[in-house]
Amino acid sequence: MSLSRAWTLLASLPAMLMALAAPALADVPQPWAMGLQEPATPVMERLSQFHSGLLIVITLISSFVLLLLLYVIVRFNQRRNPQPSRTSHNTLVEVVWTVVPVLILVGIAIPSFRLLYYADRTEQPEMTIKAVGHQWYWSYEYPDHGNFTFDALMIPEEEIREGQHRLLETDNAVVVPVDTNIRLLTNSQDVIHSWTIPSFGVKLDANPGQVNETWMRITREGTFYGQCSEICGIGHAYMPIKVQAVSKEAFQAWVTEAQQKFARVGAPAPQVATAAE
Ligand SMILES: [Cu+2]
Repeated sequence: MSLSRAWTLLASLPAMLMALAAPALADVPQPWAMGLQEPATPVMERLSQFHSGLLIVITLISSFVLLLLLYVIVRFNQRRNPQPSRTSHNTLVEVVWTVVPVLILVGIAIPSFRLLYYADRTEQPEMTIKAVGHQWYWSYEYPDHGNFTFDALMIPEEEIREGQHRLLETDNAVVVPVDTNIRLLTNSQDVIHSWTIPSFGVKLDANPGQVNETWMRITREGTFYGQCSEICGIGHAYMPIKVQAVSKEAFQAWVTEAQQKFARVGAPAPQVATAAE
């Protein structure tokens, strides 16, 4: 059995157990939730699997160390050994306790790096969206769909309606199509922010003066929530991210509407007459 097959098998075990115990899944934080949010992209599916696999490795190592400690406590305590042994070296044991952890780390590093490169960027992007961080809100640009832009500001607590999520709802949602390779670019107008959606496995810093890139391919329709994940100032907790993944047809309809509704990138600001004139 190859290393990756063994890994997949090992990794799927806790996920299966958790699926049995999990309550209704939603793409928003739940009270008393355990584990990661339900994956909605291939990247997050692999991240979840890797996380579950590591949990097994960690549990095995911790149990082994605990058993060793208990053995030492029982077998080598002072009462049982009034005359302590003067052993200070054992070449075989020393080689084993050096080589085995190295092998474990290499075994973890290989799938880890593979995943890191997989999450980095997509070979075949079908469209691009750009998220720009501001103190303290996000704005978005759709360069492939007429280059329109809009801001997404948090809905304040006093305006939250029934069924909406406090601190997570925005006035404009980022609408994207499902089953599409979306290239995501981030940038910032002021300080470092981070565009994050747990269900997508995306957490990408938005730096001033630099464009960062990642990708997502959303596998199901729904509303997904995230928050800025880089401490960026006093309003850090108040710049959530709301993504609506819709069918390709619904996305096209939204684009037509959005082109009318929103300004173009770089368009001059509307002229406002002042009272002095
Ligand atoms: Cu921020």
